Amino acid sequence: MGNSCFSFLILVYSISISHTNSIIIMATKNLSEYDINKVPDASNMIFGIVVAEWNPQITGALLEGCVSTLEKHGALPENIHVKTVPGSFELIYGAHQMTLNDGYDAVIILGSVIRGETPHFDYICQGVTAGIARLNATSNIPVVYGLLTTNDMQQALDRAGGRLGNKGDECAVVAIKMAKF
Ligand code: DLZ
Repeated sequence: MGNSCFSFLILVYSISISHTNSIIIMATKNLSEYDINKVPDASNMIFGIVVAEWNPQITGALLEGCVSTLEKHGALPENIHVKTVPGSFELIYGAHQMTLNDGYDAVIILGSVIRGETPHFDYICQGVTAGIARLNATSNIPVVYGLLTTNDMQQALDRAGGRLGNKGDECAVVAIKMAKF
């Protein structure tokens, strides 16, 4: 094997090693861990949460984490307004309606899309992501993206209060920070 061929193989190997490492780092981040000192007081803030009914075991756990973390940082229960929508695709409409209401400091969407046998998963994920991104760019209040997009139920459970924390906790912290932006 020539020197240049050997160097090429070493390069490919290092890239795949660093690629693998970055995947491992992302996959093991605990969603419930954050620096409590960097979170502003939320006692004067009003939050809207839209939660999807699909995969209720997951979205119920996301909601529980989200509400308890908002309250932990001072938000009053009467200032946390929760609305449900049938599926994640309807989160865009629900969040849009909430952004039209002047009263909110931030809106949070919570949903769980689990890959099935058809490309439907991709269409829903892309649709919701684009819709929420657009809302963020055009409305006067921040919309926080709490959509779990996983290959299976176990990956969703891991991120809804399981071994990787709770995406709902993360969204609550992000909402408080963005409300203060
Ligand atoms: C149709 C559908 C499918 C297949 N999977 C999910 C899912 O995993 N998670 C979810 O929140 N919603 C799903 N839906 C429903 C769509 O989001 C939407 O409610 C319907 O397509 C009607 O617009």
